[in-house]
Amino acid sequence: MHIAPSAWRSARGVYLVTPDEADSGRLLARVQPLLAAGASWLQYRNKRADAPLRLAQATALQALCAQAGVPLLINSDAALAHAVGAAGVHLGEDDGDIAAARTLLGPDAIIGASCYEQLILAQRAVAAGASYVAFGAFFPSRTKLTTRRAQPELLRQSAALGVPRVAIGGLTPDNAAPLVGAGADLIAMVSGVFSAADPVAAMHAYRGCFDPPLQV
Ligand code: TZP
Repeated sequence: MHIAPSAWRSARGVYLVTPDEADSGRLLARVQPLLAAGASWLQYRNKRADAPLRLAQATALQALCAQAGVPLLINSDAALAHAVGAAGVHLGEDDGDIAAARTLLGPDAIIGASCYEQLILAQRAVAAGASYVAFGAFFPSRTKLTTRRAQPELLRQSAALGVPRVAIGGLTPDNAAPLVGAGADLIAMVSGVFSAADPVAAMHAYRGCFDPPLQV
């Protein structure tokens, strides 16, 4: 799905990241109402699936996202993003080269880079052609064991980079609001929504972190 750069450059809101879900039907059933509830972007992340399952799940999510008008990004795998026609890819430090992903996916693809707790990584990522930078973990995460702890100051310091800034890691509606205040354009989470008793209500609570309010 092609997303105009003018749209993703000004992106704000909830960047939902999928949990490791082996049951594809259940994955789609869990994601669908959350797209309708106002996820700005969806990232397909499944660290336990093998390649055929990841292809099947990414293909199905791409169809769902295209219908909902929500950009789909693929975690760690530019070739999979290319294969399913996703809007882009999210690359961690061991996931390969930003420039190579840009060549594969084209000038308008959304290419995100994990920058952990370091401004210098964000500066390098943008210089290499990243579309957005992600910092984290800001708080201990139930989903991923993290040792590097990002500070809110990083969000202020990275404003001058001129790309959307994503905050991730242990976010709750309460602790995410100050990160939005510090400059996070997108707040990303797995368990805060997917493990919530009422995931749609959780989505609304995260959306409430933004002021002025997000457009529907
Ligand atoms: N990168 C840093 S923390 C994290 C990732 C992928 C996991 C986020 O999940 P949760 O459940 O929102 O902490």
